[in-house]
Amino acid sequence: MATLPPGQREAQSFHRFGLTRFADRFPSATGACTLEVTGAVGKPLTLTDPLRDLPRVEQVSDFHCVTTWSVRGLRWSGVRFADFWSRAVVPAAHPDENATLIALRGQDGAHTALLLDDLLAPDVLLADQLNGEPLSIAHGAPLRLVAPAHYGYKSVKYLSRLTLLQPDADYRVSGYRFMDHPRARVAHEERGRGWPGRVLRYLYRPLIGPTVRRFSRALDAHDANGKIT
Ligand SMILES: Nc1nc2c(c(=O)[nH]1)N[C@H]1C(S)=C(S)[C@@H](COP(=O)(O)O)O[C@H]1N2
Ligand SMILES: [Mo]
Repeated sequence: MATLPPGQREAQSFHRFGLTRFADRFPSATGACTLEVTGAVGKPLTLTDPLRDLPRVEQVSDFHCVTTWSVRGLRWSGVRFADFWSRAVVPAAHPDENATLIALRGQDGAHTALLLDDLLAPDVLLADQLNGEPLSIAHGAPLRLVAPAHYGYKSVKYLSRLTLLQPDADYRVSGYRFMDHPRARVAHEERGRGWPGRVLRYLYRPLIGPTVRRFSRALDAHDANGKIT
C-alpha cells in the first residue's frame, strides 16, 4: 500500500472532527440542499438542487486531517467541482475572470477558501454520498466539498455558500489565521501559515483524542434530542 503523506498516521475509523467550537453546531437543513454562489459574479445564484442534471461520479480517496490522522479508501459519490463550475456556475452566474479565489462556507459557520485552480482538479467533488449511503450529519449532509490533496479543513461540510474573490482578498477562516494555509496541500505539508508543517504536527497531535471524543459526545446528544432528519 502506498505510504501516507509526510507526518500523517492511519486512523482506524473516520471520525467526526473539526475545531472544538464547531462540535455542537449542526446544519439546519439536511434534507433540502441549497447552495449560494455570490461575490464577483454578474448574477448571484441560489441553487436549490445544485447537483441536478450534472454527471455523477464515484471516487475512492484518502482523507488527511491537518492534526495528522488519515483515513484511507473513502468511497465518495457526487459531482466533480469542475463540471459543476463549467455547467452550472459559468453559464448562469458569469463569474468575473479575475476572481480566482473561492471562499467556502458551511451551514455551521465554518469558513475557508481555495484557489479556483485547486478546486478544478479532477479529484475535487461536491459529494452527497459516502460509502454508498447519503451523507450523514456527522460527515457533512446534505453536501460537502471533498478535496483529497488538501488538508481536511478545506473539505467544508454542510456546504452552503461559494463567494468569488480576487486572488489577494482576505477571506474568513474558522480558527486562527495561522491555522489556515491558503493552499494546504498535503503533499507539501502546508499545514498552516508562518509555521513549518513539521512543527504543527507536534502541536496538533495531542488534540486528536480529546477532539474526537468531544465531537462524538456532541453528535450523541444531537441524535438523542431527535433533531436528526
Ligand atoms: N462545516 C464544517 N466543515 C468542516 C469542519 C467543520 O467543523 N465544519 N471540520 C473540518 C476538518 S478539520 C476536518 S478534518 C474534516 C472532518 O470531516 P469529518 O467530520 O467528516 O470526518 O471536516 C472539515 N470540514
Ligand atoms: Mo482536520
